[in-house]
Amino acid sequence: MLITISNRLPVSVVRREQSLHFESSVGGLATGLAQYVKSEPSAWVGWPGIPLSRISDGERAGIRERLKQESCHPVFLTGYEVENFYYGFANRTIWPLFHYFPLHTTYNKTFWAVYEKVNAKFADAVAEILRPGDTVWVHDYHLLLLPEMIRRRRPEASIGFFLHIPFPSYELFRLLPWREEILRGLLGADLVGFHTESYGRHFLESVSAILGHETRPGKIRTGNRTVAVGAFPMGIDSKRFSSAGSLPRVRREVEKIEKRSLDRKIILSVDRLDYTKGIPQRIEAYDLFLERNPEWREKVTFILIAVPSRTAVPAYAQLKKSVDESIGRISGRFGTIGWVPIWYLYRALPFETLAAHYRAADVCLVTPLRDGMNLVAKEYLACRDEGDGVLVLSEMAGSAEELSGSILVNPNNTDEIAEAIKEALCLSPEEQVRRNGPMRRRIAGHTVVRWAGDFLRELSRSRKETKA
Ligand code: GDG
Repeated sequence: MLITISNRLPVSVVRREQSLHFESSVGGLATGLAQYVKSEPSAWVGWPGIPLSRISDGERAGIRERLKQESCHPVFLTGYEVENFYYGFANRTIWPLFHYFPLHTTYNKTFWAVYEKVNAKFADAVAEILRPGDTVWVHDYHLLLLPEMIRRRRPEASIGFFLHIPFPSYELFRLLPWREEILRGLLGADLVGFHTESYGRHFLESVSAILGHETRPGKIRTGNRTVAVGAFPMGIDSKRFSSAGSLPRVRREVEKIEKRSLDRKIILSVDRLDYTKGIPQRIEAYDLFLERNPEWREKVTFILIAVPSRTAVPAYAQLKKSVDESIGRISGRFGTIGWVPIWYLYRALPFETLAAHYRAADVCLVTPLRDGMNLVAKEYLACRDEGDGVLVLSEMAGSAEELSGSILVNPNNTDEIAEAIKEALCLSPEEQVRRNGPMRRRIAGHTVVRWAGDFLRELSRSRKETKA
């Protein structure tokens, strides 16, 4: 059996008025694993998204039963745990530090204590269902201690771990007061996977410098075990995006967008509203572009989709305010009666509407200051029927390694982004198709299903090697 463990289950429980509702999310991870779920039994362990204080004991049992039908095993968390584990250690310590924002990083002992406690809760939940011969796959920065906690409970288990965010360079990682515990936590796995080779190298360097373990490329020796380390760049469900154009709802939405933009060129960006995504710098670059290229005013519309995220964390609330203000400034400065320079959508859109925006956009601006991978860049390229469209992509996104045919920019260099916007708008359709061809083939060949398969095969291979 494959046991997947992530902070959130693919099914969320929400309370609307008096009753509980179960909402499924079709995230990349769930899609990637779907193939294995079909061919062998599987289970998923995670938080169902509702704090314990919002459900009664009876409801808790009901949720457990109902989720079991979908092979999901809930780990219930109190409001206090959500506050300190999720909003605290995961999103105010690990997330900023691993994205090279040491000044946003909070080092708080309570956050850490609760993070350890919640990881132990997850380990207990896994131990309850884990049987000999099962494979465990732990995901992401919320559960860095889990591999070793499971190993302690089940020394023979086959355990893989995948980190969806960057692993920072040693100089950043060493700032963490709990750096040794985190590394030991990860070394409980048989295979630790990252999006890129360089994140893997950073990890090896930290393990060697902090724990003094013997390392060689792709391998760490710890006690009597060997831990494998590898790069597994995550892909997307490319068919879902490339075939979106055949959905009548998507076609209707594209027409609507084109009609409203009066056939102006469309620049698009899509991200969670997160300070790692470089949104203020991107807006500033657009402002510079309009200032320096008056001939483009009224001829282009920038659609900025920002999905609300972690609004309870202060840095996110501040970011929201500054983004609102800078969009207001640009509209005041350049807007006319018939033209709004930026359309700002602060909400999540249904898949069909998102796909329609990808299809309608002439240029997609993906300029994170740091990003583990960035799937939006891949989704945009996959969505374009004719193979046209221009991707402007940050060098600091993991996906830049695979998408070298895009216009690559330093996300802190607003002059360079402003230039790139102009270059993108002027690129001939033939040149667009020529640049995108190899990237589109790569995206179609390296899907999320292949990613999951590659990781799980490597996990089973490294287990056999260790045992031999
Ligand atoms: C983390 C890492 C890594 C966005 N807006 C809407 C919407 N989305 C979907 C996109 C895409 C996903 O959300 C965002 O994925 P990203 O990869 O761009 O970024 P993170 O959320 O930060 O993800 C990242 C990823 O994990 C996977 O390992 O690539 O580096 O930070 O799939 O399509 N979906 C819908 N409406 C929206 O408005 N339906």
